[in-house]
Amino acid sequence: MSIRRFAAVPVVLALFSILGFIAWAGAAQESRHHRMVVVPQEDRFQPFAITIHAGDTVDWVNMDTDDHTVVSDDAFNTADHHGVDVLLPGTDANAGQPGRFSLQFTKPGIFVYYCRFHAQLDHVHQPIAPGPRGGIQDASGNFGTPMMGVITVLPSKDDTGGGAQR
Ligand SMILES: [Cu+2]
Repeated sequence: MSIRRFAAVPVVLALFSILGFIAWAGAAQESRHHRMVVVPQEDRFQPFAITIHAGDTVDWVNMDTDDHTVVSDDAFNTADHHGVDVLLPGTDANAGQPGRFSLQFTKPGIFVYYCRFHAQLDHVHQPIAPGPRGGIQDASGNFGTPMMGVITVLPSKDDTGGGAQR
């Protein structure tokens, strides 16, 4: 074995350990997913409904020029994060950058939310469109759709199901 080839052994070993670390870090990150909810250049959250697992994080990104909000509908919210009321700045108010907001969900349940600029709650706390001054207008001029979304948080994938077997 030449001296040059011998010297290469520790370099190769170091390279393998670095690659191993990258693979490990990638796997660790994969167990905690990020899911994105986008406000396109319209008054709505896309997708309307998503299903995640406890431990996952939802990232809201406002691609619209206008401001929007993420407000928890606590009459239906069983996934913690009660009282959320966050402004998602539009690109006009944020130097051209999308407004962002993230929440990690650790408790299984449901998280119903709405934008208080483009929806309001009725007497049974259901989001309704605020009429011609906001909400989503369809092709026939109907403002029947409130700006809202639903996140369903399932138990963690790491959770083996609990319940001692005897
Ligand atoms: Cu809005």
